[in-house]
Amino acid sequence: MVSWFRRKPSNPPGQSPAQAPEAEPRPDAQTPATVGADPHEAGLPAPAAPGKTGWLQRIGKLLNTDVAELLGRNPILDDDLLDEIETALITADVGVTASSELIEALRKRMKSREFADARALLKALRAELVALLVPVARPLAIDAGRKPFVIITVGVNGVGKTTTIGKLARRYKDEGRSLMLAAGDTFRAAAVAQLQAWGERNGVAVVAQGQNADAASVAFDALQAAKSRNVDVLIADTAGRLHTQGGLMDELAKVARVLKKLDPDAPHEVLMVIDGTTGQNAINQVRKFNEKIPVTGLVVTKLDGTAKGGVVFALAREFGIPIRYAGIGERPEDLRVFDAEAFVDAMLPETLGG
Ligand SMILES: Nc1nc2c(ncn2[C@@H]2O[C@H](COP(=O)(O)OP(=O)(O)OP(=O)(O)O)[C@@H](O)[C@H]2O)c(=O)[nH]1
Ligand SMILES: [Mg+2]
Repeated sequence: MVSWFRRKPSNPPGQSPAQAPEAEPRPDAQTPATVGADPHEAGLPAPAAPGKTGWLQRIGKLLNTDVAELLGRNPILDDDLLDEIETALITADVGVTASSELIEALRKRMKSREFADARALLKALRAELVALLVPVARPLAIDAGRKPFVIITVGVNGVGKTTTIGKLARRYKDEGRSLMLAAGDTFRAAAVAQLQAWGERNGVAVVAQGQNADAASVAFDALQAAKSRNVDVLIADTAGRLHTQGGLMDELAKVARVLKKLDPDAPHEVLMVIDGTTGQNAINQVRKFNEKIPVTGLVVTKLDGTAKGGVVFALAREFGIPIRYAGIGERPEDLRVFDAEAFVDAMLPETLGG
């Protein structure tokens, strides 16, 4: 069990963001627009403090199991050991299908006497987990020939879309790119203010029309402005929406259609943000969003302090959509390019790493 950076889950146990009652967007909210809000009022975390920034220090253990203890209970290679591992995988939200496929492959190899001992079997498991992620660990390459390179973030409520945009703004700025943000979440005044606060913090212009504006019109305006200013990257925020809300889901397709009037290839990246603590519901979310607006990349957030990040394996197996980044905290620097080996090593007990 890791003791660092444990935080309460953002949802009550057993309740995914998509099920949370307060997660419902409020298209009819009447709160007046707040412009230039204080970053703290807009719910932003305190400025970055120096500290643990590596994967290993921030990610909760996937196999929330003491391996020494597991090996103590099952020192020999037998079905009990495989049962224990399978339970650990399912508990970590790897998913029943992915877990049993992994276990059955190991069982075959065990029966053909490929492993000298239980530790060798666990090392083989590590290699299998890495192999599942390697095909999806494809970083987002910003094509400099497409100006601006248009990224749109989508996902259900509260998964970390706006925060991820703030982190990306910081990253791309550090890489020397010029960028602009579009406040396409027009349901809540606070959402516009939140993005503006991130923009101010990173010295990045934010195009906004305020609350209740048409999201597609904001995106259109922003792309026009980004083109005329010759900006490298435009990132558009969108309101969180449940994958079951038909009308709201259609709006995403409209945003994409409108962008194509100015650039037939836009958006160049549809980045779907997934809360890493969501569990298997994430599979359904991706399926439904992908039907409305083809998802080209995933960001899995909130991997800090959760022992449930196994959904990454289920997503990789089910869709093969590239996982671009991992969110491992609330600070601007808490975003990592997704790396299969680093992820598996961070999530497995040290005794298995390498
Ligand atoms: N621990 C942790 N918290 C995160 C991470 N990413 C985002 N959050 C927090 O999750 C909460 C929701 O983040 P937002 O960025 O507002 O999420 P959103 O998807 O834009 O939400 P809506 O616009 O309401 O749909 C905030 O409290 C963030 O600080 C992460 O990687 N780790
Ligand atoms: Mg948001």
